[in-house]
Amino acid sequence: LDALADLMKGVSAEELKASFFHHLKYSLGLFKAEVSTHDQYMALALAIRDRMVDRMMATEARYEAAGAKRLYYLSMEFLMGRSMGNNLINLGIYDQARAMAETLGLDLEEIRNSEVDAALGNGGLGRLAACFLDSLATLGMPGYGYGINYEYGLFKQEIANGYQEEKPDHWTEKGCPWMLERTNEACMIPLYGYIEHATDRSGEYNPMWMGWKILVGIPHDMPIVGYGGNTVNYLRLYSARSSENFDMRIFNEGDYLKAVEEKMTSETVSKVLYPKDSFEAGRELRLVQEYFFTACALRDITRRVEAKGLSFNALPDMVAIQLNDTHPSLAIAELMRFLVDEKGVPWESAWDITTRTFAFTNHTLLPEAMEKWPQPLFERVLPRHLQILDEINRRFLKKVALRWPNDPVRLQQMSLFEEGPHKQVRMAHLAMAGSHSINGVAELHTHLLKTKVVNDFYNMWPSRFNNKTNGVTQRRWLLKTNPRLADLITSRIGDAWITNLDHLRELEPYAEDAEFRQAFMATKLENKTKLAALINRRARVTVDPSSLFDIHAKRIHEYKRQLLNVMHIIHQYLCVVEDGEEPEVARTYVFAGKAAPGYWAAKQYIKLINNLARVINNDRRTRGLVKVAFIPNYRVSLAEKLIPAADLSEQISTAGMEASGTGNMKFAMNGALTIGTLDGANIEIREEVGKDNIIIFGLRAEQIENHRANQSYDPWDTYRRDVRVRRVVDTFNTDLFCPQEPGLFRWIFQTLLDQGDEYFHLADLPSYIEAQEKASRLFADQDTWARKAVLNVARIGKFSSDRTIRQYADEIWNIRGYETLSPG
Ligand code: DL6
Repeated sequence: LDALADLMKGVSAEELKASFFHHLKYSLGLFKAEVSTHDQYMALALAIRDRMVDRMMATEARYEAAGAKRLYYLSMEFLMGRSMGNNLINLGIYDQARAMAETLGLDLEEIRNSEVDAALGNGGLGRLAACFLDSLATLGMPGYGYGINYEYGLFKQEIANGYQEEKPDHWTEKGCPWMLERTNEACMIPLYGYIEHATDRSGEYNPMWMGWKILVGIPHDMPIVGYGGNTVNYLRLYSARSSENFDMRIFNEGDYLKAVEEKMTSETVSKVLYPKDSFEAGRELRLVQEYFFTACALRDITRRVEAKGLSFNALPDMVAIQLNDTHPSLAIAELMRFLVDEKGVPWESAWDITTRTFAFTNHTLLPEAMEKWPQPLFERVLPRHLQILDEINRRFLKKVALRWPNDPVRLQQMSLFEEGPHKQVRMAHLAMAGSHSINGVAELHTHLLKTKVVNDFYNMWPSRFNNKTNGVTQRRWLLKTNPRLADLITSRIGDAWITNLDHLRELEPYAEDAEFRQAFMATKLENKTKLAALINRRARVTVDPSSLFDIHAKRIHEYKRQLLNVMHIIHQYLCVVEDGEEPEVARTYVFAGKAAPGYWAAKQYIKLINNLARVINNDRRTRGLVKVAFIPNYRVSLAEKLIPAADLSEQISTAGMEASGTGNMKFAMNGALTIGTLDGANIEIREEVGKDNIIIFGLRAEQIENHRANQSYDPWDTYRRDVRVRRVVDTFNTDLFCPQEPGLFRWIFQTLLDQGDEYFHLADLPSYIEAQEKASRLFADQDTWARKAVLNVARIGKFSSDRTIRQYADEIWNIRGYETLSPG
């Protein structure tokens, strides 16, 4: 057994090979020489997982011995993407795996490509959580993700006749080799039922939550290996199962089919990720999901404290719990219920423990994304928690009244409940009341939270508010996705940047080194050539790798303004075909992104982009000058191919609406110049890379805010004043881009002009056109462009998620990294 265990740990190509064959035979039951690429992937993944498990145990022992305080990151979404490449790199065995594959006549890249993305998230919020896990493990910090093991991830996007179609993403259909199922750690979660109003022996009111239905949570652990391979944490995802006990009652009543139906209903809880990146009111299943996984997480966390025989007063010294937006904020009510109802802790102490344990991150400025639950629904699903919320609110409003006497309006504004014909529970208010720290994700975002969005709460608790500008992991977003550039960087400054991105500053002098610039641009061209082939395969568009690759990749949303980009392309098209004016450089416009299935306008944008592509790509007058491509099914693994190939990164949201953005950081890290508004983290990117190395345009957040406050924006003004704008907008009233479906895009003309242009497209279009012209001029001088691109990479160090995590660790969680000793 020992010999086998040693074999499973070994990291030479030979040992990997033995382990690979072992799994092909004993885990997958395959003995044929001919196995599919997916079988190869499964066997190699299991071989890699073996190498992580030992280290995971060693890590746990190290934390345990040190009595380490732990962080639990509660999130509805973890957008992990593929794991094999990163695990190999972080374990330091990528080359060995490639060598092993070669000796067997296999292609490691092909094997890696057969991994299905774990798309357990919608976009920025979920991907941030995934980057954080990588940084926590790399920094040797005891930090764990807790979430839901969705059977179906974010839908797959297909394009038919230019329209988005959604297909289910049954990502675990063929099994997920990374996960370890832990049935022995299953937990029981009650829901629904009613409250029995009773008194205890001393006559105190002692409500009893009765008649509940039980869900069982089964944890599945995905090991998360840090760079260097010495720390392996895990992401714990819960699947919902029905409880035997519960079903037995119905079985005993003799209704077998009803019992089975109930069982199936229970299991829908972890079935599917909600495909919206903003809140959708009133979906009972979503509320159940939120409670289910937070309650599972808390069972797990408190069980560990109890196992040590410690008092719950010690909880805030032993654990920190970060709420990734409001989705897990029921954890606050659940911890109170556990402490007060189950452990008999007095309310005041329980509240003190709770608020010292929780911290909350807000990720949105959109009012429609603020989660609110109809009170009757909440009460039906979680009757005891509603009582607890009432009590939290009663005590909270007493404090508000002390701080602002005789101010009923403020009480109303700050209450955990929104009054009115349809009473609602405000989750953000619960999250803020129950947390000792409240943070935004970029300087501007935090400023707007403090001064506008939740100004009352800021005035009440100014010291709770803080900023933690987002970051991304350079291990995935540079080292893995852009090996050519990574090698080039390492060849000049060494590899310290992999764990300390500030080292990239040492590249600055190379911006003045002609040979380096040339090598840098050569890597870009290689990446663009690869992407060109992909565009050809996926979008059936032939593009020239030497043209300027202008990439807009993110969720499709009105505030992210894909429409503004489209309007500029139309402008450029009309300049060629009507004015005979050739653009300064040839351009390839690439779009990628999913629209929420119920978001009509966003889905129309996808159709518009595809129609635009069809018209422009088939017009002989723009041949060799302009190409447009929409690449379907944007996801992490596609982002990894787009980002290294971008020259220009589109970050053009209406100022004051994008909380931070993280795509902006990934593109700049890969040497793209940003064309963007002063929104979210773009502002900080400008501070870092320097104003000469970024192209900024458009209204600022305070100008937009003033227009909104004074109702002083009239899109007709720009329409009348600017002939370029007029010509572009008028095309929506014609059938130029919809010859087969006349009138299809007339609604856009109306939204832009008659309905007030909520996202300020027309106001920003003139300055956007000028900014794009500037980009073309700069690109025409490849040497100048290369200097700026190199400086973007050299100065992007701040946007490593390692920096973000260090700040959370020092300023909020009070956790630290532990010596990363080699596992035994
Ligand atoms: O903080 C991560 C990411 C930001 O970079 C984006 O700007 C922001 O839009 C996104 N927020 C969401 C909203 N979800 N909710 N609630 O995904 O967070």
